[in-house]
Amino acid sequence: MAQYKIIYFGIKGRAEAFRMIFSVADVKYEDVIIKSGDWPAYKQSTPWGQLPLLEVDRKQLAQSSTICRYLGRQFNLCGENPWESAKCDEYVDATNDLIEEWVGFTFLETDEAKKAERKAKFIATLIPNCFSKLESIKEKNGGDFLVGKKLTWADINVADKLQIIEDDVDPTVLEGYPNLKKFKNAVLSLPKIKAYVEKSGYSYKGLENNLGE
Ligand SMILES: N[C@@H](CCC(=O)N[C@@H](CS)C(=O)NCC(=O)O)C(=O)O
Repeated sequence: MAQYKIIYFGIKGRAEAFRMIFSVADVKYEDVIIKSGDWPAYKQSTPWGQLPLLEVDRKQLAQSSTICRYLGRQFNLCGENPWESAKCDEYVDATNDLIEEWVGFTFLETDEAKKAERKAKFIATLIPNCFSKLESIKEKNGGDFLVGKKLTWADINVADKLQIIEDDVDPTVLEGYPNLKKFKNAVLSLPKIKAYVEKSGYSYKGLENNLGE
């Protein structure tokens, strides 16, 4: 069995979906936390100057969606065929656009007026655009999952993003999207994921303390 390490800051952030995927697959990994004071020096040793990284037998893989997809392939969570696998990619990429804007106004935007303006636009326009599409995708697919009839890495990745938005932006954000809400709750209630989340203790907050120090 390969030796896996997740290297990230001490938050949920971009690594949380990997940790959930490892839990579902029942595969052990080392959770390496980089402290903010150590980050400037550590950054020099990373391939793209960013975290998270996955180490597999000492080889490094970067980019959170790439890592999630790799773990999906490794642990047979990529759907039943190339088409289902590509649909997983599509739904993850589509929701990446949303989450990058959340990262932008939450952690990177320093002008308070622009922050508020971007957050308002996020709630009024970007969320309804994305969630209404996901709602109908979920409704058409039926069952508990976004793609096919089996859990995929995309379910875990997207459910985690929905939870981030619910926790950090608006706890009622899924109210108008019953299929999506049911989907998110079903994925995050899977016994292995639930058990992981209950013991992990990581928060979404605190990333700003890890940036650029
Ligand atoms: N596209 C990259 C983005 C990674 C990223 O923005 N990482 C942030 C933390 S979530 C980071 O390393 N920030 C510290 C820095 O840029 O110095 C991914 O998805 O992995």
